[in-house]
Amino acid sequence: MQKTGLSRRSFLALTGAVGASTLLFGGCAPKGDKEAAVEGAAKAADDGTQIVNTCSTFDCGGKCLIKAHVKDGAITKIDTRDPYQPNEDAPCGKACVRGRSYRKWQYHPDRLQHPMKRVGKRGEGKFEPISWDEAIDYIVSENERILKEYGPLARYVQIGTGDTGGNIVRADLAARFCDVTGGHIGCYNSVSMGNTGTATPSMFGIANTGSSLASLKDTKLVILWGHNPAETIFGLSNYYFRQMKENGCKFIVVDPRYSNTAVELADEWIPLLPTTDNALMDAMAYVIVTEGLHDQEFLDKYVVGFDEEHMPEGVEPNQSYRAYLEGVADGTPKTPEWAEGICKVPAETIRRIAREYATTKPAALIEGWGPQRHACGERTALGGGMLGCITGNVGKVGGWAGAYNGFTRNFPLGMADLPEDLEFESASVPMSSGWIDAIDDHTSLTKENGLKGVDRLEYPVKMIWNIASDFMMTSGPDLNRVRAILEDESKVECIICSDVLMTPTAQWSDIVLPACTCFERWNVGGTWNNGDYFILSQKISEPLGEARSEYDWLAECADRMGVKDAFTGGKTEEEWVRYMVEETQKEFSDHNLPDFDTLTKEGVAFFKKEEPRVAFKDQIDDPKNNPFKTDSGKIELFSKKLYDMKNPEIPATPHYVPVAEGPGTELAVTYSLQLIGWKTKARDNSSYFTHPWLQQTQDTELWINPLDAEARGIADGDKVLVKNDRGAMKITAKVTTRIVPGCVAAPTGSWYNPDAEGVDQNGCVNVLTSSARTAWTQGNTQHTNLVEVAKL
Ligand SMILES: Nc1nc2c(c(=O)[nH]1)N[C@H]1C(S)=C(S)[C@@H](COP(=O)(O)OP(=O)(O)OC[C@H]3O[C@@H](n4cnc5c(=O)[nH]c(N)nc54)[C@H](O)[C@@H]3O)O[C@H]1N2
Ligand SMILES: Nc1nc2c(c(=O)[nH]1)N[C@H]1C(S)=C(S)[C@@H](COP(=O)(O)OP(=O)(O)OC[C@H]3O[C@@H](n4cnc5c(=O)[nH]c(N)nc54)[C@H](O)[C@@H]3O)O[C@H]1N2
Ligand code: SF4
Ligand SMILES: [Mo]
Repeated sequence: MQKTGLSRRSFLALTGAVGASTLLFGGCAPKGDKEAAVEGAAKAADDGTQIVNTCSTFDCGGKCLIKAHVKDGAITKIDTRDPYQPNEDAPCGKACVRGRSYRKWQYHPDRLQHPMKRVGKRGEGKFEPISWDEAIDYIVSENERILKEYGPLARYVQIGTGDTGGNIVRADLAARFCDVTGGHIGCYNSVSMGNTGTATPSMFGIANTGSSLASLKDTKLVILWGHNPAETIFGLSNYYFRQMKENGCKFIVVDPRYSNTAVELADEWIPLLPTTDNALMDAMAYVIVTEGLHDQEFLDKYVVGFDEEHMPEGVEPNQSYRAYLEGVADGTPKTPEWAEGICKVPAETIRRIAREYATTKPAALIEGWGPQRHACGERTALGGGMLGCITGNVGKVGGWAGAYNGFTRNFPLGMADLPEDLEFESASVPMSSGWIDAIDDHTSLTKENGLKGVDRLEYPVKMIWNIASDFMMTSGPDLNRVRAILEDESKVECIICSDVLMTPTAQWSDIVLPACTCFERWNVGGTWNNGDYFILSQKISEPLGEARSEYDWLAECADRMGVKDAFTGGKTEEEWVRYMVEETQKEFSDHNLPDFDTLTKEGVAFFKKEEPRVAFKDQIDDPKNNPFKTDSGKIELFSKKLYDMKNPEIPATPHYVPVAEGPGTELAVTYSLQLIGWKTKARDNSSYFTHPWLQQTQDTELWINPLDAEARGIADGDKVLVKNDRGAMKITAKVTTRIVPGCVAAPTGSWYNPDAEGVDQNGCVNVLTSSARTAWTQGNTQHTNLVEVAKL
C-alpha cells in the first residue's frame, strides 16, 4: 500500500492557499541560455526547496516545461520561466494558465483518497469506502465472472484521454490487463480528429499532412480555419504565429466565433455558420478558377480529378471538381452569391479573400479540429486540402497541404508490446458511440456501421473500464441516452473508474479508485504537432492518501489472475520509463539525447535541430521517384473509392453537402439555432471543471448574438434553457457580437449534472449532442446540433 508523503495538516494548508488567477494565454519561453537550465535545475534553495524540471501528462494540446518547487514532499509552487530559458534553436512550451494552476488541482480538497464501492442505485452517488484489498478482490472476481459468463469481448475499455500527453497511457494499461487475461473490445478513431484522420489519406495518401511551423517563416498569409491555438495551444503554435505576426504575416480567422485567436492574431475575422465551411471553400475555389487564379500547371502535374481531362477510368462524365464548381450536373454554379445564402459570408468578402489567398504566395490555410468534429467533418477536412491544391501551395516552403495542423516525429518509443504468441480476442467499435450500441443492441453492430475485428458481437458489453476518462458521463455524446441505458443495471454489470476526482463518470461507476496524478508517478511527456523535444514527467510527490498508479493495482490484479509477468514484462512503471528513454536515446543516437539521470535534472530532451519539414516536398520536387501514397500516385481531388461508395454524404470530391441537422432543414423550424462547443483555456476537456482558480478565467456561459437574444427577449446575464429533443441544459447567456447570428456556443467539459427532471444544471453541452456518427469514418459529430434557447 502506498502512503501519502503529506500530513493532513500540510495538505489542508496547501489547499487553503489563496492566489490571484493569472489571465495568461499559453505560450513559449523567450530565447535564452540552455546552460542556465541545467545549472538551476534541481537546485536546493536555502529552505530545502527542490526545484524540479518536469511536465504534466494532460491531453491539453501542449507540453510545457514546469518548474515544480518541492519541499517536504509537497509542491509549494509551480513556475515555468526562470532560470530555464530555452534558446531559439530549441524552443520549448512555457506553462499556460492551467499549468500555472496545477498545484491547486494537485491539492484539490475533493481529491479522491480511498477506493469506494457503490451502495445505492447506480448514479445515485452513494458510495462506501473500502480497502484496496477489497477493491482488488472485487475487480478480479468481476473479471473472472464476466469472462466465464460472457467472454472477453464483454469487456469494453473506454477512451481515456486524461493522461494521453504522456507515453504510458492509463486506459492502455487497462487494455493491456484485459489482453493478458483474454482480450477486450476497444475503440478506434481519434475523438479529437478522427474525421480528418480518415479523410486526408484518401486525398494525400497519408493522415499526417502537416508541416513544421518553422517552415512558415516567410509565409505572407495564413488562414486559420476553425483553429484557436490561443486557447488550444497545439504545441508551439503560438510561439511561431506570434513571431510571424511580428514579421508582418497577415492572419485571417474563419470561425463562427470571434475566438481568442482572432482577438490576438486576426487582421480579419470571417464569421460563418457551422457546417457550411465547404460552401465557403467551394465559392472561394469558384472565384479562383473562374478568374484564372488557380495553378493549372500544378493541377495537371500532381492532381487527379480537378478537371475532366484528369479523371480516373470508369467514371461518368462531368464528375470532376471543376464540373461541380461550374454546376454542369446540377445547374448551380457555386458562386459567392450561392455560398452567401448558405454560410452567410457576404459574396464580396468571399471574392476578396479568395483573390487574396490565390495571389499571395506562399500562403497557408491551416485548419483546426473544431470544423471536423461535425457531421460533415470529413468533407470539411478535405476542403482545406482542395484549396491548398488549386493554389499550388502543397509541397512548397511556406505553403500548407491539408487539415493536419503541424508536424512532430513520433517519439519517444513506448512500452514493449505484448508477446506475439499471447493469444487473446479483440474487436473494436467507433469511439464516439459504437460502445453505446454494443451495450444497448450489440447485434446492430456490423462491419458496415463500424464493427472491426469480428463479424458480429456474440454478447453485449457487460463491463466498462473508465480509466482517466470522463467520456461516459460528460464528454461523450447524448448523455441522457447513455444515462437511461446505464440506469438499467442488468445491462452493464460492472463499471470501473479510476480518477483523481469524483467526476460524473465516477458517480455512475460501481467501483471508484483514487488515482495518483502525473506528479505522483513516472512518465514521459511528448508535444503536439510541433516542438522537437520530450520532457521527463517526474514523480515529485508521493500519492495522496491511498491513491495509486493504475500500473500498480492492475499488476496486482494480474498477479491474482496468474499473469503478472505478462502484464508487467518484469518491470516497474519507473523501469519502463527508463527503458523508453534509453531506447529512444539508442534509436536517435546521433541526436545526443540526455540519459535518464541527466534528464531528471534538465527535464527536457531536445532533438537535433533539423531543416523544417515541408509535407510532400519530395513528391512535388521529384514526383517520378516519390509518388503520393494514393491509388493513382497523385493527389486525389476526386476519389474513385469514394465514388464507388455511391453515398451522397461521401462525395468523390470534397464539396458542400448540407448536414441532416443543420440550417434550412425541417428540424430547424423547431430548433432554429446551431450549437457548437469550444475548448476553453479554463479547462482541459472536462478536467479542471471544479478548479477554483481556473473557474475565474472563463465563465460557463452561452454566447448568443444580440439579434438572436433580442428575438427571444434575452438580456446579457440572463439564465436560459437550451433545449432539443435529446435534452436540456441551464446556462447563463452572454449576449455578444463575438458570435455569428444563428449560432450559439458554450465551452465544452462542464460536468453532467441533471436535476430530477433531467435538466442539466452545469451547462453540459453533451445533453444536447448526438450519438450519430459520420457517414464514412464513423467519427463523432458532437459540434452538429440544432437547439432552441429560451429565457428562464
Ligand atoms: N460536445 C463535445 N464533446 C467533446 C468534445 C467537443 O469538442 N465537444 N471533444 C472531445 C475530445 S477532442 C476529447 S479529447 C474528449 C475528452 O474527454 P474527457 O474524458 O473529458 O477527457 P479529459 O478531461 O482529458 O480527462 C478525463 C479524466 O481524466 C482524469 N485524469 C487526469 N489525469 C489523470 C491521471 O493521471 N490519472 C487518472 N486516472 N485520471 C486522470 C481527469 O480528472 C478527467 O476526469 O471529449 C470529447 N467530447
Ligand atoms: N485550453 C484547452 N486547450 C485544449 C483542450 C481544452 O480542453 N482546453 N483540449 C485539447 C484537445 S483534447 C483537443 S482534441 C484540441 C481540440 O482543438 P480544436 O478541435 O481545434 O478545438 P475546438 O475549440 O473544438 O475548435 C476550434 C475552433 O473551431 C470553431 N468551430 C466549431 N465549429 C466550426 C465550424 O463548423 N466551422 C469553423 N470554421 N469553425 C468551427 C470553434 O468555434 C473553435 O474556435 O484542443 C486541445 N487543447
Ligand atoms: S496544460 Fe498543457 S499547455 Fe498548459 S502548461 Fe500544461 S502542458 Fe502546457
Ligand atoms: Mo481531444
